[in-house]
Amino acid sequence: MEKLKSLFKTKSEQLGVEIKDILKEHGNKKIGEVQLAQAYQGMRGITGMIYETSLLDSQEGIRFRGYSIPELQEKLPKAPGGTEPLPEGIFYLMLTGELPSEDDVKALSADWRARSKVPAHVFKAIDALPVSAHPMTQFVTGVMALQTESEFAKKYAEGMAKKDYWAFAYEDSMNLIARLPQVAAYVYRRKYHGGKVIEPRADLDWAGNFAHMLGFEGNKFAELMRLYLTIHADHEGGNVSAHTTHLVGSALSDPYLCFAAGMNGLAGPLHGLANQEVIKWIFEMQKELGTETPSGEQIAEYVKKTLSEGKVVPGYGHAVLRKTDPRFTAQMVFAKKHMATDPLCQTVWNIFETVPPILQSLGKIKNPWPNVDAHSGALLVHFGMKEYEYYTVLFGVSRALGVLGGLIWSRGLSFPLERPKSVTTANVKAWLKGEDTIWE
Ligand code: NMX
Ligand code: MLT
Repeated sequence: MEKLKSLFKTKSEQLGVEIKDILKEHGNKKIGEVQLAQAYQGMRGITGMIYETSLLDSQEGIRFRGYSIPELQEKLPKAPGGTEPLPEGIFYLMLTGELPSEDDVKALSADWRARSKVPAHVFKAIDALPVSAHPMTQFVTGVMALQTESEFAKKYAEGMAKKDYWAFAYEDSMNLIARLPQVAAYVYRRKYHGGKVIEPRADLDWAGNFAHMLGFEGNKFAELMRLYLTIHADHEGGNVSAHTTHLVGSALSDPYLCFAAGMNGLAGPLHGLANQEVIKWIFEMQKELGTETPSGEQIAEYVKKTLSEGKVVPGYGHAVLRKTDPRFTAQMVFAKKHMATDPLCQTVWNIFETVPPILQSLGKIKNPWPNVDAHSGALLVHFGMKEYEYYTVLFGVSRALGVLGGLIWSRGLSFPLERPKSVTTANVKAWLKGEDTIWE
């Protein structure tokens, strides 16, 4: 068994024993109370699941196994001559809780390369869609077509024992992660470059090879991809893509089915699609105002118009965070280092100064600060990737690392079918009158 797999086995067995002890002694301790409003309003603030790979603090932002993004940028292995972390490293960290060595990351790169062959029928399935189909539709179609390769589903059909679930969830997840860049790049080249596909290279890391297959050569774009694919990987368990993947996995659907489900959630405009919405909104603003670099006053007027039309300002606000997203900051730092005079990045920074006080003044928005999606598009446009409908696919390739890591953990810890209780408003009304009980 390869090192990562056997290390995960040891760690998950150890944690499984600890969890048994914790539950034996403390299983009936309360970790919160649920108010009626929370049941109606998106379950905000309800702690209801265990998810090992990362933890979100509303004030500080995300920590992956205890490490903040700047700490990861310092501590995770880099590509030769690079300064940004390799996404292989964050996957290793999420799966084991340990920082990988250079050799661990090299071994993982090599393992993914060895698993990366995509069967021909996957491309045919994508080709069956019109080129006009949204890139996320094409991407998810590719993932669903890959499901024919599921070892988990095959073994389950043959009668797999419960103790082996994790091992085949691991195999499927590793194979899927290895193949995603090629599927995602195929969608990009098919939709925007007349189907001129670029073959993978055997000498590149996972993100570097993805950049190459997309058709963007040069170390700066590869470095951006390494950073991008690292920081979008995970955002604890309750976000729509992670929670969907986790929920579907609890039915013992195989990792391909789970990931496709999660990606359908990521494709929503309040979640991952917000990255395309941000750039679309900025382009529309520039067009309407007739300038590439609108002033603070012009931006403020445009924001007020957006709000008056009953629309959200994309890239701002968050269900959990209450401060500027450190993923936004990491991208701003990258932009200031590599493209400080870029007019679109400067507009993003101008929006950053203008929008929060306006949202704050409305009095109802809990977080007026930018999230991860407020910056990513401007970086991509700088390198020539202007096709904003594609951006959520990049988010999806990265999110695979977190949600599939989480899924391996869920099977490793033998988590059961997830099935919370729901009630109807008729129940609620009867309960309020003292005529019925609920919450059971
Ligand atoms: N622009 C305008 N209104 C907003 C915004 C915003 N950016 N953010 C929140 N609101 C509104 C929200 O629609 C709600 O209005 P109402 O009471 O009329 O229904 C009110 O403010 C209270 O919402 P919150 O409790 O602050 O936010 P909630 O937790 O419900 O929603 C988001 C979180 C992220 C869905 C919300 O902030 C939003 O729609 N942001 C814009 C879309 C976006 O950037 N999404 C990406 C999130 C990150 N990601 O990648 O997933
Ligand atoms: C994410 O990265 O998943 C988003 O910030 C949304 C969330 O955490 O709810």
